[in-house]
This record gives sequence, structure tokens and C-alpha cells, in this order.
Amino acid sequence: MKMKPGFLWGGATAANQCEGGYLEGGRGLSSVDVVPFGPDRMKVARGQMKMLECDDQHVYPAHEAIDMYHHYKEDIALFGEMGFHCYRLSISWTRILPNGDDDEPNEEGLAFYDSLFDECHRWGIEPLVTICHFDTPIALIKKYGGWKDRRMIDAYVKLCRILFERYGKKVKYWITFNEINMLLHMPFMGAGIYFEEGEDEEQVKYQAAHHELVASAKAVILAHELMPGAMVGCMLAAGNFYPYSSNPADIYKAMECDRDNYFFIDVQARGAYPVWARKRMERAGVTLEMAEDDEAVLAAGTVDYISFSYYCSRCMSADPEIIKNHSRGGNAVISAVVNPYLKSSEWGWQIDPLGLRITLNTLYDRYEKPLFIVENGLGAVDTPQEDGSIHDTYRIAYMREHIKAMLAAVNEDGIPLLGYTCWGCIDLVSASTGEMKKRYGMIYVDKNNDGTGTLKRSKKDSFYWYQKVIASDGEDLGE
Ligand code: BGP
Repeated sequence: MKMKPGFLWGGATAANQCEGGYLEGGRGLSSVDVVPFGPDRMKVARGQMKMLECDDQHVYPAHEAIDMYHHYKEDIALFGEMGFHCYRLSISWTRILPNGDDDEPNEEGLAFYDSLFDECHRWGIEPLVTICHFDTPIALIKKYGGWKDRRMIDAYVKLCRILFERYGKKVKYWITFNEINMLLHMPFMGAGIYFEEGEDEEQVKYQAAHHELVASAKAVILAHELMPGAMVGCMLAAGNFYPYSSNPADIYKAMECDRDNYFFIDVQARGAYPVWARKRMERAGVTLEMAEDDEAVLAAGTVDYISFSYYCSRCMSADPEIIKNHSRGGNAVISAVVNPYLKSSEWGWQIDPLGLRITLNTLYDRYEKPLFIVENGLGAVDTPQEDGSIHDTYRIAYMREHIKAMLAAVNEDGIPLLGYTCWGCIDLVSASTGEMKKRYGMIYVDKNNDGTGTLKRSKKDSFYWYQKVIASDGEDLGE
């Protein structure tokens, strides 16, 4: 089995996890710059600990990351050598608008992405741009409290207009927000939100979600107006919840967990809040404040395709005892119970290639829009040999099985799929843990958790393997 010509094979990164150069080229401070490495990371990411400036007690991995700001030509050349058709990256908002909503954009920041896109095209690589990937300008967090405040919509649309006008001829594929459902789990990462004492967290999160959804719809409308032919997608942190048993109570519980995530893209793909979501918010005492035309905007700004990340499936039970005793099935961000049928990665993420086929089918059944797998991969420890080679057979095995599942979904189930960009095609900072040790790349970067390392890039075995996969459109999986 293989993919048809035109299928976009490639890799994905995010500015906050690879660019570095956090104060260079006129860039302003952004939310991820103040999310530290270590035990406080999740507290800050979840909005439970307020940190809007850097201090001396913490280390901030985003400041240098893998310094792609200075290495992008070399890195894109390596992507070109692997045969990428597509490279997913995100824009650093504060490189363009250092305070988030400045009157004039920062020309140095704009020129940086111009050059980066030109470099992609030189290698025949189609850029796929995430407008906002875990990235809220600190100045706007100080001014508005992040996406809690409706005025964020205008700031975001201002950014979009600048991007679309400047890059409309260079970029066809766009994503409005990375993993928009992460807002519920990591409100500071997803929306620049930290909670004040006594604040109603559900109310704040869903109101912020509403603002992001309206902003996303406005971006879609604007993109279609300014860039005819552009494709704008939403992006979900996917992976179905399975019921722990065939007990209907478990099945209902798993459905509810799935709905928490679908909530967002149901709105982005269908243009309205689902009935069950309205009821659920009502029961939780959440009252959404809406402007008069918000519903019309949501209805008009539906996306052209559904993109998603897939690393693992999840499992859930309705029985509190089971949850208590088998609670290590999720990850640092989303909790779940252990699925006894699956093996786990070194970080406890449960490996489930068939789950990818299930996810593809579920999403297509639900939305009937083209899909795009924009993240998939294995976070693992790599050990360079004395001669510098890296034999990452575990990563190849993971990707092979997932690509097989994807091939089956497309060829046997008929799912329309635009492309596959594996996550962290070059090693970068982990979003959930801030580690460098948790590597996804096919390109190794000599950088350690403590910030040491030469930043030298080298090719892992998976580099040569993926090169063949792409060249054969998925037919040669190296078995
Ligand atoms: C997704 C994010 C990415 C990425 C990936 C892997 O949630 O969109 O930014 O980091 O997960 O997660 P981690 O880095 O925590 O291993």
C-alpha cells in the first residue's frame, strides 16, 4: 500500500520549542518563555502558579531551545534531504508584534519568516503554518489576563491580517490554534491564563475557549477573503478514549471524555455549539458572554480541514476505584487509566497504532472534512554511539506501525487525508516536561536537559529510513 502523489509527507515543530533567540531581532516576551524546567513547570502551565517574568531560580528551556533562529537554513536543508514535501512550523507572535498588538509590526521578525519560507520553497517544501502554538504575548497577559478577555480576539485577528497579507503568496496551509482542547488542561500554555484566588476556573476556561473559537472563525473568514485557495484548519490533540470495560457506564464515561475534546472542533468544523455542550456548561454553572454576532461568525468561519496530533489512545472507567488503582495510563497533561492491552513509552504514553486508524475513522465520520495528521511520533531517550551514529530502532518501529495504520485508513477505509507531518522531526524541547532528553527527532541535536551541548545536528537511523518511506510514498517501510 502507498499514498497517492500529492500526499504531503513531512515533519512538524513549534517556534516556542525550537527557535530560541527569545530576545533577538526585536522579539517580545511570550508565555512559553516563562514556563520553567522542573517541578514548577506544570504548575505554571496549568495556571496554578503565576509567573510572568523570568527569575534566577528557574531555568527556561525556550530561551535557546535548539537555536533554530540561527540554524534554520541548515535544518531546512536536512528536511529537504529527507525529501519533505511539507514542513509544519509556528509563528512566534511576539517576533511579529512584540507587545502582541503593536501599531506597526516588527520588520525584522517578518523578514525572518520570509527568509524561512523562501528556504522551504527552495527545497520544494510546502510550509504549513500554525498561527498560535502555545504562545500568548506576555504584554497581553499583563494587560488583559490572556484569553480570559475578549479583546484578545482583535489582537489575534490583527496578527492574522499581517501574516496573511505578507505571506499569502508563500503559504497555502494554515492552522488557527495548536491543540485547541489543551486550553482545558494547560490554560496558561493554551491561553495565557493563570487563576486568581477564588476564581471560577470552569467559567474562565470556557469563556476563554469561546474567545479563541470566535478568533479562529474570524481568521478563517479573513484568510478566505485575502488568500483565495488557502486552506485553513483547526487542530485537535486527538486519541480516542476507550471504555475500560463493556459496562455501559464505562462506555458513557469514555464518550464524555471524548466530547470534552471534540467540544472545540465541533464548533470549528460545524459552526455552532453542540446541544450537549450547552447543557454541560449550564450544569457546571458556566454562562458564556457572547457578542451579538458571535454565533453568525462561528457559523461563517468553519474550517477547511481537520488536523490533529496523535500519540496514543486513552482509556477511562466510570469506577473511581479503577481510576484510583490504574491511574497511570495518560500523560503529564491528560489523565487516563492504564489499558492492559497496550505497551507504554518511557514516558508512559500508551502505544496504539490501530488507535490512529480508529481516530481517523471517527473524525471523518463526525466531520466529513479532509483530515491532516500534523503530529505523531515517539518521545524516547537516544544514546549516540562512539562514532556519533544513533540507532533509534524503537522510533522506526513506532512510526512504521503508525504509518501502516494510516495507509490502511486511507486505502481500505477511504479516508481523505492531506498529509502526515511527524512531530519534532528535529529534536526539540518537550512541551509537557521541558526536557531535551525526550527526543522525537530523526535529526539529533546535541543539547542536554541542563542546557549544555554544542547544538550540532546529526542524522539518526530514522533519518535514512524516513527518507525511503517518503521516496516510495509509504510503500517501502523497511521491513
Ligand atoms: C503536543 C504539542 C507539541 C508537542 C507534542 C509532544 O501536545 O502540540 O507541542 O510537544 O505534544 O509532547 P511532549 O513534548 O510533551 O512530549
